[in-house]
Amino acid sequence: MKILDRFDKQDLRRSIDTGTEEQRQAVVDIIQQVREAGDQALFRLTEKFDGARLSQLEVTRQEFEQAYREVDQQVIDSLRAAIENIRRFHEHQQRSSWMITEEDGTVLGQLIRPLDRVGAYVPGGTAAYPSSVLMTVIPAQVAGVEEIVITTPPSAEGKVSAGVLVAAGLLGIDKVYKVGGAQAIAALAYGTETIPAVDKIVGPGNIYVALAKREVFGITGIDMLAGPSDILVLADEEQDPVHVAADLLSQAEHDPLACAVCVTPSRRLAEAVQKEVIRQLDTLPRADIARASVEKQGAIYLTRDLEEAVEVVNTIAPEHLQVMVKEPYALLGKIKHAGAIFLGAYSSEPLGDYFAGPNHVLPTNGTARFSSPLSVDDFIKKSSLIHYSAEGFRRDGQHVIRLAEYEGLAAHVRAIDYRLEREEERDV
Ligand code: HSO
Ligand code: ZN
Repeated sequence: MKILDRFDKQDLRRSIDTGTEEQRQAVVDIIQQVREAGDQALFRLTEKFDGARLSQLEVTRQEFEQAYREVDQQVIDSLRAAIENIRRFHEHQQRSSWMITEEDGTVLGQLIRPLDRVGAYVPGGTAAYPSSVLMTVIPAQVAGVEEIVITTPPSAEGKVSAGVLVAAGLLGIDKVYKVGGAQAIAALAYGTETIPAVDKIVGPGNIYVALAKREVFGITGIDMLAGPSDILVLADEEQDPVHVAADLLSQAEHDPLACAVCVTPSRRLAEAVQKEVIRQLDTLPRADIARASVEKQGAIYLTRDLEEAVEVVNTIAPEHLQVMVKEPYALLGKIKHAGAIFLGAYSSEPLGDYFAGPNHVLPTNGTARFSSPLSVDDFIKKSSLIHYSAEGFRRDGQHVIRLAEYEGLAAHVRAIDYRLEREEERDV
């Protein structure tokens, strides 16, 4: 992990991986196949990409029961406790409909309604995380979404992760489909004989999933185009380099493309963290992934002071930001862009991944500049409410006529004018 004491702040921004033209073409082709052949295409593509010959796409009751037998009871207890925290946190995000009544009796307002049907994508392989089931499903449930389905790629044996099934089961989700990749996104967007078309697709995935989400956006809603995970640890001299290094590696182990960065005004800490990262790397089971991440994307930026460190934070707009300084609240006011902010020496990032309550589906790749963590807001929509009184209509009618005339829209003018005339008749 390199230490950089000279860097151009503008160069810190990560470029977003939008895939190659071949990848995009492959995704378009897959979507076309699913639209044309439905389930049959899903069976074919699942055999091709996952190596699984399935006889049925939907996970059965027996498979759920088997999953409960496979997962340790203590893990189930911890999942239950996490569910509780995540639900409680997201309940604070609930919004209410509102109405205001003007003096003349006109009523204006906003109606909040949940989406009807949502699909959560859960990655497979070593990234089959039960925690991601909780993070995508719970906010939808809190929003009041009635129908939630999950798609997740099967192993070559045609099985899906037991932990994922248990997490789904604990949340009362029984519709889990064994399909992944771009074909899963296509199925959720357009529907097949077995898989229902949903109103919004949420959840992280690889580049093919991201490209497919981009492709179907507009047919259905999507949450965001998530890229590899990233973390920025802002630390002062007092921090324990063992902890800083461990936190950096916690994100590096996700993906060789993950990005772990430390920013500090202390050369002593920078050098200690650099040494510690190397020492800890050797003992990690996923050392290959973490090493690739740290060597390619990782860096320790040495800044003049904490002020400049915050500038680096705002330029990078990290997915996860740890503020490990003596007085984190003193810096908070200056922090503008970060997906999730962890304050102080104890707020290690994995607490947020699993348990604290806030969502771990976060804007990656600097998109925290303009977007937010997955939340209840992603699962509701708003309708505007307009109820004019006669008095309000008389007051506003002329304004509308004038503006509609200016836009050359005669039918608009008439819709108002005919009513105003009727009102005048009534007056005489
Ligand atoms: N840090 C990942 C989420 C995760 N970590 C799941 C462990 N499991 C992206 O925020
Ligand atoms: Zn993580």
